[in-house]
Amino acid sequence: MTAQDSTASTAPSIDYQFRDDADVIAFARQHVGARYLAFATAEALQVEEIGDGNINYVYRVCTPDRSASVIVKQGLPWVRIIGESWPLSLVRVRIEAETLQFEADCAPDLVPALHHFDEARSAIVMEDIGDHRNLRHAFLERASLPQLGEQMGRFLATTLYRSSDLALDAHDKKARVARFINPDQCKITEDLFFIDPFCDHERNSINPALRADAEALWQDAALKVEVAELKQRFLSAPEALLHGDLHAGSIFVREDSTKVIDPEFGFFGPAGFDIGSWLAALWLAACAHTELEGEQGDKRDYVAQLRAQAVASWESFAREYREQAAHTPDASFAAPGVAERLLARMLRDALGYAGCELIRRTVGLAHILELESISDATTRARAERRALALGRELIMARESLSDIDALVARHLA
Ligand code: SR1
Ligand code: MG
Repeated sequence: MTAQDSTASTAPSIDYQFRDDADVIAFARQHVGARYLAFATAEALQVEEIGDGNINYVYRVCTPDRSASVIVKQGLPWVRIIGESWPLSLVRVRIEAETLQFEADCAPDLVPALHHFDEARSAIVMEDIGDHRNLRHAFLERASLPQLGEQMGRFLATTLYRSSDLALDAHDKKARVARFINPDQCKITEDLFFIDPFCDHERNSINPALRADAEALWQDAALKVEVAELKQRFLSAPEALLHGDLHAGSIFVREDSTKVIDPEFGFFGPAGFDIGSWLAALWLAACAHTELEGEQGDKRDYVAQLRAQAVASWESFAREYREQAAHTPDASFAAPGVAERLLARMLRDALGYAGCELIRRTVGLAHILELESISDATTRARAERRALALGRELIMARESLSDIDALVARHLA
């Protein structure tokens, strides 16, 4: 059973956990404030559990006519889909609330509004973005999303710049680094990104038709050295406040709008990690579309669209980052050439982390809907093999790549 498709829960209840629907409704009613008049006046509200993630419980509370609604999210001290055997600190819920607020200050149109964080109940009330759909489903339907790359580039540039040493006062930056120490969430990534996929770990979930490729990966000594270097930077480079889990499941879209959710993995780490996670989301979907059902021409067009989104994302990121960095108050960072040097470093890191994400979503614990939707194992293995090969090359060649899109295109042809 993979993390993405599992539903069984062995978790017992805990005293602050919502007892029943009425409890969730009362909590929402109490904390939406004056924003939703209908919540104060409606006699009966409705609630549905809508969470399909691996870790928390998510509810939609709405009026009977659905004219007003909010989302309530609650964390328990363990991973929802596993239970008590995988404990998880509740610090993540405060960090999610504070990261979401920071992101809203940077890019209010690109995240849901935070209405309330309740530490005692480890719960958050936020805006319902139900008029958007999850990006994984949009990808599967080959949706055209003309603004996605530009919007994600802007989200990345503004959050990563405004939490960096270029933007923050020295004392403020260090206080923030301390406030966003998030060890349990980071440990998940340290293990699932950098260890499990590169050995025969019991948590891995491997398509039997891909077994030989996974075994070759476990013998790849040169690759493991590069992955260790990326892990070391993940652990020891508090450059910016990261979202920390920027896969397609953390993004909701309409044709004209993008919303990033779920920053519970937030911490100060290397900026390239978020950029790389996002690029990998596009490239993973592209790998899946080489083998998903459909007309060859339609599939080729969509793969080309996804590649173009990756290019647009980086161009939007770099343009916005340069504009913001031009106003840094720090004399060292204001020197000519510094922003370009930092951008080059972020790109190299991003390629390495994208490579890790491509690999871990293929042979690790947590798989993705786009690849899992290819029902025939042999066919799926062909798409997964592309993800492994692209991931490996991105990691190995990240220091010297010049035409990244050409490399990606070669793997998807
Ligand atoms: C047990 S958690 C597995 C994965 O789900 C989260 O969304 C993160 O991506 C994590 O790696
Ligand atoms: Mg999540």
